[in-house]
Amino acid sequence: MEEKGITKDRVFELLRNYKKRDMTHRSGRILGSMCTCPHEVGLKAYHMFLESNLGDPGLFQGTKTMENEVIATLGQLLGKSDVYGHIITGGTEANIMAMRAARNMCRIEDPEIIVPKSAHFSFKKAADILCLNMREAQLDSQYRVDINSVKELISDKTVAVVGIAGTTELGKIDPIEELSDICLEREIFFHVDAAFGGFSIPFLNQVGYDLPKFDFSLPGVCSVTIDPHKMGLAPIPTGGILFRDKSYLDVMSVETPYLTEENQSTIVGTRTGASTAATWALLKHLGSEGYQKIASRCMELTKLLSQGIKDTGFQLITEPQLNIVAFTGEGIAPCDIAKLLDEKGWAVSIASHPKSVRIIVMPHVKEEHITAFLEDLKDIRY
Ligand code: 0PR
Repeated sequence: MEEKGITKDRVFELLRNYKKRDMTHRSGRILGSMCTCPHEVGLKAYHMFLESNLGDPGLFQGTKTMENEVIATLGQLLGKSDVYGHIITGGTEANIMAMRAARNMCRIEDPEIIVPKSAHFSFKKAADILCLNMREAQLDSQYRVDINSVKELISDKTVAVVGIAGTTELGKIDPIEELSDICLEREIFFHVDAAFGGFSIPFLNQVGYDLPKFDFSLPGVCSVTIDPHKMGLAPIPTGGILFRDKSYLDVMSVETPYLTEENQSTIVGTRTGASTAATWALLKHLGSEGYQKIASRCMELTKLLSQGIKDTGFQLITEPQLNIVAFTGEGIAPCDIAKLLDEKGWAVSIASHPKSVRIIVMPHVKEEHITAFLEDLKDIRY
């Protein structure tokens, strides 16, 4: 650190130089990310509440009320308005909280969790932090979890089963209803990771899609991860964790003697209220209609992109269920396709199961970006 500070102008000039080197979602060039341009209403609300700390909610009672309202609204969206939960940093923290609740409900030796092979790597972190053995269930031909594989893995050590509504790599929805039945019958905690799908599946169904049930309307579902900073258009970091019952929060709570609340169940102590304010504002401003339009438009563009990829002579890994497209090309490795696309300014990502080029058609991706992308893809092919 220098002894003397520099002027504000100079600071911002330097910041602008760093910013120039960052990609922007607005450019339409980021095609491998589950984040997007935050909506302006969410941004404004976020700025308004930068000072608010939900780690000490008694001081920020307005923000705390908003958090309660957001949780109730998300619960309603997911089939149950009287749910319990928090607005947190993202899907990773949400999944860790769910696994922690499941583990603490049982308190057995050598606890195990069963996750689909397609699960996000946050479950590996959860297993490591919480000393859980993670067992991976196989997938079926459509890359959804194979129910028989889950059944085979269940033992008296199982403290949680996880299903995914919108897998990270392919956007697939696991057979949540069947998993719910199995877990209900065997009295096993069942968590649904809808970090990606939570903000699109309900809205797509409202406009006539027929996507499978995945939420609290299924009696076996104990908790759901739903991330406003993915398809919810909130600024990062904004995640959501919802529990069917308050007891799941209670088993994680610790006493917080000198704060304005007596107990705390979140992992993070000091936590921003800005994310809550942004989500509250967006739910109010966009309403179901706004989110229906956003989710439907992403799906329309996903269809356009998928068709274009096939027409260009590449092969889709699977027909997209949500707004994620994965493909390969004969005689060319996915990482080489990605490299050639990168040279043309497109940031795609690589899926690992199976190895393929992966594109997430987030709300910042416009038709003109898809058209330009397909032109460049054609150049790679021929
Ligand atoms: N659950 C699912 C189903 C996810 O896809 C993700 C993240 C998480 C949980 C964890 O969420 P957080 O990252 O919010 O903790 N999925 C994206 C991924 O790993 C996250 C991401 C976003 C990656 C933007 C890259 C990027 O540019 O692909």
